[in-house]
Amino acid sequence: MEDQQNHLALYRQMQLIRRFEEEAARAYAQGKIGGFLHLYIGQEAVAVGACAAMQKDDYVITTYRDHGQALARGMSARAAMAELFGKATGCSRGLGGSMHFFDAEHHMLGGYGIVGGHLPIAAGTAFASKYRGEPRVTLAFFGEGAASIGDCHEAMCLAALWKLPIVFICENNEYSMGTPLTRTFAVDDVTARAPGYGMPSDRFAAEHVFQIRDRLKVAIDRARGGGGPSLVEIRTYRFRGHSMSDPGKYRTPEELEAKKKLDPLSKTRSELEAAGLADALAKIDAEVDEEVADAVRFAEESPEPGPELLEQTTYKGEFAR
Ligand SMILES: Cc1ncc(C[n+]2csc(CCOP(=O)(O)OP(=O)(O)O)c2C)c(N)n1
Repeated sequence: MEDQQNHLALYRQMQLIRRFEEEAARAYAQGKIGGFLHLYIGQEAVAVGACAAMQKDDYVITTYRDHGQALARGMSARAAMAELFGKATGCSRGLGGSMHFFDAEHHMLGGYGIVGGHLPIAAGTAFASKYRGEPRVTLAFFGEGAASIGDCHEAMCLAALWKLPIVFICENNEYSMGTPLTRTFAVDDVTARAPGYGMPSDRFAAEHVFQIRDRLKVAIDRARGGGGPSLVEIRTYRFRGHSMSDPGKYRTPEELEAKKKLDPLSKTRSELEAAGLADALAKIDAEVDEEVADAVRFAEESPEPGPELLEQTTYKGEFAR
């Protein structure tokens, strides 16, 4: 039986990501956030389960759909929201925006807008850990739409060849913008490619945050123990459009409603209610609401980035510490 405090803690992280993004969507509609905004709503259990399976010094690298991983890794809601608002107090000093979150303190190395482009960087990060003899694992998240990008192939090929400590996590949320995997991939299984790289794999539907944590831990432990990389495909679903400008006409309302019934966050909530923890849940929900409201206030009141950031972010590299 899982420890109830741990169960509540993982619920809190998932609820924080969801509420953070609901408020981000509202602020975007109000014109307070510019550029792109890709929401992770529906997929929270993947980031939270993965971060629960990792150790403190492990690295996370992900796509433009990066708010969930950043918050699950420990970035403050303030630094995340301020980044969305383009403010100097944001995690990337307001210069990156939604797609370019970065948090060296929590080893969250981005936030990348080029589909698949971060995967060779992830392999390089894992190479560095191995070269330095550090027991760190890199978790590289990507969508199924990136699976056929050349960068993905190159990264997996070298990672397997050099037995790098990395776990490639494909979050298969069924659509690459509006394109289903069946229109870009001849087989309905991203992990079918793993044997070609000489890599072990795992594949499952995201049903529960504990399940995700425990399945990923197998691959993470293998990587840390010198067993090389793995490819894990997690079938999940995003409840919102690809980005804020996507009305989602490629899927039916019935499909969306059916998927919402399988929401791992709702499932965790129901379990905790059934365990008699309704009061604890209400307290967490109130705290999370306040944390997100505080983050919005903080972002609104923070200053815009000014020319003083130019030198340190362009020439000296101090920004990346
Ligand atoms: C190299 C490249 N090609 C195309 C795009 C435009 N683009 C942005 S997101 C996206 C879909 C990617 O889908 P997927 O990898 O499944 O991730 P998801 O958005 O579902 O999380 C595309 C084609 C891009 N950013 N980079």
